[in-house]
Amino acid sequence: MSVSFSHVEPPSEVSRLRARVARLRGSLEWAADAISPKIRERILASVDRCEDRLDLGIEWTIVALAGGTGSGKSSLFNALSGSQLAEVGVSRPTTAHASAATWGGKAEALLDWVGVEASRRVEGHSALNTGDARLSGLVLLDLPDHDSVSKANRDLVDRVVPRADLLLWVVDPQKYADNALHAHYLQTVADYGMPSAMVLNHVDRLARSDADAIMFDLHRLLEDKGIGAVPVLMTSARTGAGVDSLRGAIAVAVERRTVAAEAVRAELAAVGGMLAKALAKASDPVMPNFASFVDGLSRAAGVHARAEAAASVAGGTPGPVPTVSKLTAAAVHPVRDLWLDEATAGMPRSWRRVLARVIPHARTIASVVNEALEHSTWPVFDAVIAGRFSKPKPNLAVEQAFIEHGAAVITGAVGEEIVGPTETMHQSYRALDELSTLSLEDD
Ligand SMILES: Nc1nc2c(ncn2[C@@H]2O[C@H](COP(=O)(O)OP(=O)(O)O)[C@@H](O)[C@H]2O)c(=O)[nH]1
Ligand SMILES: [Mg+2]
Repeated sequence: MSVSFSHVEPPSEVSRLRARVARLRGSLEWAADAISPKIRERILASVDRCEDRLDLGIEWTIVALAGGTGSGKSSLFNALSGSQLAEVGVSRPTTAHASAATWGGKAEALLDWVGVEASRRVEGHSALNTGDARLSGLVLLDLPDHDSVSKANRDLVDRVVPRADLLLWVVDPQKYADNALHAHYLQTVADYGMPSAMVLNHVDRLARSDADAIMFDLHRLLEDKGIGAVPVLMTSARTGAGVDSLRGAIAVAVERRTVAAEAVRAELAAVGGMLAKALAKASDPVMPNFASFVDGLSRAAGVHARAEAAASVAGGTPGPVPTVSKLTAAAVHPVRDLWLDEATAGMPRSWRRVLARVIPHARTIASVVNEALEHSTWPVFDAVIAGRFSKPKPNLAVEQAFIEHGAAVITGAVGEEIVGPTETMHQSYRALDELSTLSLEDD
């Protein structure tokens, strides 16, 4: 019988992304102390957001209209949704809210998560709109003004924008050159690689040549930020010019059903870039030689001395065989330090501190090893004591058996607590490192 794997479904995009988010979270938990709190918080916020977004269903596509006061966000929202939900020409700094129109359902959980009040939700439709079916799955948001005088409004924008899958940045021809106004948007898109488009609105107020000049400038602005691929559309919410094209562009994105996943991917890639800096990778972590670690402790604990004495007795020279193990914290320190150095070679210093906190202290190692050595049953010990060996020279087999026994006892006593955390740390580091270098395409 031939075996075929062709029936095995490739893992879905969502489960791949989920697995990646889970790896990121798991690694971060472990590496928490090795990464600066600021970066850690930023990454954790992204992890939370990506997890939530994947849970809420990526078949929905959240498209947000954002931009400065008077650019025409609310007018475009109404034109696209065929509603009058958004208040046009109203700037009410203290009572602003986000509005939402949904196509093909109510997306309630999603809108709760985005933070749109129940009274600010409407189902998108318009008798005039052809092609509404193509918008099924769209969640369109009208946001407060990005440059609002009210901090509450700006905070709302800052909270909602990262939750959108596709950002439509609406630009007013009179304010488009205000770099400060766009800096935040450009930075967000550049930093997060967020799917996005620019919408130059109010084109009815522009002569054709002026519109062309502004388009040229906007493209240059995007180029300068390294996001030249972001498309720029022209609309007039007043005359309706370009609104169908905008709707068509949105429909293409919604129909692909991948924009939400792309946004999550982009965010994970952005987080990866941040991690890459935080990891400051110089070389791959390697597991130090545990046998050398054990040997160091064994010598310091007097196992070798005991083995030699036993070999001598077994070889026919009567004498005492030490029975008490005297490993001290002071003797453990250099052995432990060497382990820490080797385990974290090439990694930022912070990782050594983390590992130093996780593996047992020198004091603990000393007492655990002493205890274990004393309570172990040494090989051929009775025979040695009874002098039943009578070779004229030290019995190397006995010496070897003692050393091996000591190594096994020490390994049993502390091996797991030394090797385990070191391995976990390396895995975390590797996972983070892998996530930091993954491009948007692989997984
Ligand atoms: N001439 C013209 N006026 C527009 C256009 N879009 C919006 N407006 C007007 O500009 C003002 C602000 O529009 P609004 O949609 O509230 O902008 P928002 O602050 O970005 O939400 C209102 O008086 C609109 O009627 C447009 O394309 N052309
Ligand atoms: Mg508005």
